[in-house]
Amino acid sequence: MEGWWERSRAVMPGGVSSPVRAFYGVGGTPFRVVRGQGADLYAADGRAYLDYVMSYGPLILGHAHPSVVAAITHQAALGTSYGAPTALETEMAELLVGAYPGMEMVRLVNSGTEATMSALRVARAVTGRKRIIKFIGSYHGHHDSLLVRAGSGAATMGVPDSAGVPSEMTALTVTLPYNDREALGAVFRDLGREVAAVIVEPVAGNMGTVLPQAGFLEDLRRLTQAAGSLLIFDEVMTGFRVAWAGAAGYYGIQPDLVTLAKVIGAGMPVGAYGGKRKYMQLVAPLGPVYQAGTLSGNPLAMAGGLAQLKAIGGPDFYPPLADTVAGLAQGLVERGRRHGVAVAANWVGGMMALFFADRPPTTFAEVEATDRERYRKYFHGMLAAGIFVPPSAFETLFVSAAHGAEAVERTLKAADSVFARI
Ligand code: KE4
Repeated sequence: MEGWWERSRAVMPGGVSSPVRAFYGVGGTPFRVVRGQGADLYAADGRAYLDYVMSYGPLILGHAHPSVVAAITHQAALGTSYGAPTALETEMAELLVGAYPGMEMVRLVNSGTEATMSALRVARAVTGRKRIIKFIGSYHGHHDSLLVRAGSGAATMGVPDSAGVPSEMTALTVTLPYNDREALGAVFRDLGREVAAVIVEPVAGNMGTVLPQAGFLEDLRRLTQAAGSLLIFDEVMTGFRVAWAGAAGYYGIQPDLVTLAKVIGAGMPVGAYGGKRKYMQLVAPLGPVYQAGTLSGNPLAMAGGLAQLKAIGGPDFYPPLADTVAGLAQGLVERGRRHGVAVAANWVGGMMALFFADRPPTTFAEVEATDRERYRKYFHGMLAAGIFVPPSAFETLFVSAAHGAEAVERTLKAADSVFARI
């Protein structure tokens, strides 16, 4: 496909289907992918890249896992969508209900954005309240009421608030600094009775990876409970990424509603929102909260997602993955420091982030203060070495079961020479 980048930009905004893929955060021209296999991506120019973007989270078993490919191929021959119930959706729903703490009922949708948008609607219906709380630097998808001081692409683009979103749509959204227990307590003292829900990434993954500090999630649970507000865990990224039971299981905090996507779809368009039956029974057609989707519970997507979740199998999948990530994170920091480069990392389960800073950030402001120019040089140095790390300091690095010891060794070696140069 000659001149594909010019052709793409001629007919698609920025030449991409999602902003972060355009490399605006690091500069340069993206490579065009023709195939993925295991931990590797293959570009049209013949180059292969060791991939740590992994489609921003879904591919926890690696690209083109045989059982995922077989399941999707098999289902495709039976049809791609029916607009009628299938056993596949029921099986997926039962698996999610069985795995996720406190989930009694779930609705399948097509993306994380749809999941968070719908979960908020349920929370506002349940409480009869309008206000919602989110955290600065957290990203919950691109629907109006949550596209406020968001992370991920919005932060990379330096446009935390999006054009085209009327102020009326965001006037009901209160934003607080992540991990700021003081600010949280103060807002609940002032506005608690008006708050329909707090939506939080229990591990922030859209400002790079930032871990919840001691007491933060516990305060969220206690304060929402006391105020009659709902606690929504947005586990689109962390669900089946940090543990089989998600961050809820990992940190032992049970939300009222949870949103999932990415891993549960194995790279196919799948999202889900769920929680206690008393909340989810408000969802149409059972109750008054309308939400629908032509392709929700799509058989192809269900087949792929179920194949991946069954191949993961359960909790025992995670400790080895977490060990790989810990080794990579600590190895990168050690090599940076060896060359006098201030690097720090946060990691949990199968996700991590590297920051050019003296110590691991615990807030979005601290992430914003990291050395992004150095990150840019690191990105391009690694890319030149055939290693694709996230093209933004506000993204998380994803490791899969396909990333073996030799992949980590190769990564650390490449990073060593990159750190020596930058
Ligand atoms: P999607 O609508 O992109 O499926 O999900 C939105 C979303 C919701 N909640 C969390 C915690 C998320 O991380 C996301 C999407 N994550 C980004 C990665 N930072 C998607 C990458 C992209 O926008 O291309």
